[in-house]
Order: sequence, then C-alpha cells, then structure tokens
Amino acid sequence: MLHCRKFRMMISVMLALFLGGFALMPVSLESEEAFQDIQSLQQVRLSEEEREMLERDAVANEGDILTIGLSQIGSESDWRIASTASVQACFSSRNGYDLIFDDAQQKQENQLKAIREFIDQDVDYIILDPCVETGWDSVLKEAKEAGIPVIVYDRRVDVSDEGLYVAWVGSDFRLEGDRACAWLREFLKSKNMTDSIGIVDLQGTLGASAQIGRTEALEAAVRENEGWNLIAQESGDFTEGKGQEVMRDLLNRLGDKIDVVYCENDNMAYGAINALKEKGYTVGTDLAKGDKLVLSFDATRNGLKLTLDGGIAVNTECSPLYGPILTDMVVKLDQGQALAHDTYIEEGQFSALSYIGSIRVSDRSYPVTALTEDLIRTRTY
Ligand code: GYE
Repeated sequence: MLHCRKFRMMISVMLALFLGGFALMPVSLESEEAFQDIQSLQQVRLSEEEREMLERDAVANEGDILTIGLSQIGSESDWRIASTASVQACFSSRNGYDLIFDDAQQKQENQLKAIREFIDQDVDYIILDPCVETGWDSVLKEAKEAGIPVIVYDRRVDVSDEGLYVAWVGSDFRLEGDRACAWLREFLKSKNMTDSIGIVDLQGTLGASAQIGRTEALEAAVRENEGWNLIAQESGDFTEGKGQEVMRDLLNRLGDKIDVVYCENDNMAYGAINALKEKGYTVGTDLAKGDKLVLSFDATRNGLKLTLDGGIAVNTECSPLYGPILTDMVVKLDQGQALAHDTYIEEGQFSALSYIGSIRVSDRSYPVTALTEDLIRTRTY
C-alpha cells in the first residue's frame, strides 16, 4: 500500500514537472480535481529549488494522511491570492494532506474562531497567517494544551511566550521598508535634489506586521533625512479600492504638497495611481516637472509591469509562495526534526532605472535589479 502511494506520488510529481514548468503540485489525470490542479499550476509556477523540495517531500511524506487546519487572512490583494493558491496546491490530497482551509475575510475574530474549530477537529497541525500581531495568547495556549503544533507564517504574532508556536517563517518587513527608503535617498542624491519633499504613507492594515515594519522604516528615514516631510499617513487596508479612496482624499486635502507616495503594497499602489491620474497628475520620477513618485512593495507580476512602465519607481519584493516552504516544515516536524524558531526569507528589489544598482542598509549592500520584460515573464504571480 505504501509503495503504491509512493509510486502514485512520484508519477504525479513527474506529471507536474512535465507540465511545462507550471508545477505546483502533482496531478492525477482522473478528475475535476486534476482540472483544478492545472488551473492552480497556471497561477503559480515554482522555482527549480522549490520543485526539488516538493518532489523530496512527496516521497518523504509517505505515512498517514496529515490533517492541516490553515487560517488565511483573506483575499485583499494579488499577493494574498497567490499565497492562497500556493498553499492550497501544495497541501493537496494527492500529496498526503487533508487541508481544512479557512478564509477569515480580514477579521481576527474569524481567525480565532477557525483555530478553535481546528482544535475541536483535532487536526495534526495548525498553520496561521495572523492578520494583526496582538491578541493570540489565549487561543495559542488552547492549541498547545491540546497538543497541536502551530506554525506561523508571513506576518508575526506578538505573544508573551514564543513557545506558543513551534516556528515562524516570513519576511523582514522593516528591512523591506529600509530598502525602499534607501533607494529613495540614492535616487534623490543622484538627481542632486536637496529641496524638501512631501511624503504620504498609504499604510496597510493597522497592526499587521507588514504595516508595522514598512511604516517604522519610513518614519525612521524621515527622522534621519533632512527635508523629508511625512505629511500624511492613512491606512488603505492593503486593498486597491481603499487605496484609491484614501489617495483621492489626500489629493483633495494636500494635492501639490505631495511629491512621494509610499504605498505599503502593490494593490494600494494601483489604487493610488488611478486616483492620481483621475486628478490629472503625472506619475514618474521627474519631480521637478511635477511628477508624483510612487514606491511599492510585493513586486507581483502586475506590480512589476507598472514598475517597468515607470508608474512605480521602485518595487521592493515580498514573496507569497509559502506552499513549498510550509509543506517542507510540516514534513520535518512529522519526522521529529527540529525547526529553526524564526526564519526570514530572502527578497529582492526592482526598478526600471538601471543606474541605481545597489543600496545600503546598516552597512550591508543589497542589489537593485534592473527590470526587463524577460524578468517579468518569469514572475509566476
Ligand atoms: O504585502 C500585502 C498583503 O502580509 C506580506 O499582505 C503580506 C502583505 C502583502 O495583503 O499585499
């Protein structure tokens, strides 16, 4: 029986790899499920390294079916949709998982309810992307008392005892913000721009790690750079619609005082750019001519297209492809291996302006990749 399952997995991994690199998950040719798999394969492609990891895990995870309760924040952005596609495809039944997926519609109370249901259902592992940092102590204690390991990913939890979850993996959001601000400093220096600039901050969901880190970085840069004025900060909740609404309001109130729009994700950048165009402003890097300069985070395919077109001056990457990473963690835990408690993923930064090839943050140099069409074609989300 085990051999049979292992054989099926290997065949399906080979099939997935055969599908022109659109490999998220093993595919069996039988059914509706296979069709859905192919659809997800087309949404998210894996890197060579991720494919190897999946192939390894498919073979390693040959025991019983593992039940995973996964609490997702919502579907507020392209980043989040790609992240959901990645985890759903990797925790598939053909790979040995019974995934109970819950979409919390961006409400912490829904996440708390989902986790309590996972505990009642006695799942093997709970995986949580927490919408905000605080308020998790009690529910994580309940999971611990029930003996269910919790993996936290992407955003973080701020709890009294870090032993309440087995591991966290995600981005260094403060570093992302520092890199965006370091790029802006380099850009202004390269243009010999010493005039004061007015900056507005379109923040993500307040209290979310991605918002906290990116906002803190901007606030620190404003303190450190003479002439940088933070003239408004408002949350667009990481959505395009709210981003557009907030930007409209800021333009009505502050219009010509705004030089730089710091958008804490791509979807809010799309909304902000729409609002700027509606009001007749130009978007670009010629500040002397009145352009508004837009900075963004995520570097999704659409975000990168806008960056290549000059709508976004620099796009700092944040990867949503957690499926392969999380399955690898579950397999390791299930084999009794220890996991690092905190793991940061490596990320890049992209701009159409090729003359800033790198920036420095805390004495370390980080590359800024000059965008090309070819590079965007390799983007899977
Ligand atoms: O930047 C944004 C999403 O938590 C890193 O959430 C994630 C952020 C991402 O909605 O687009």
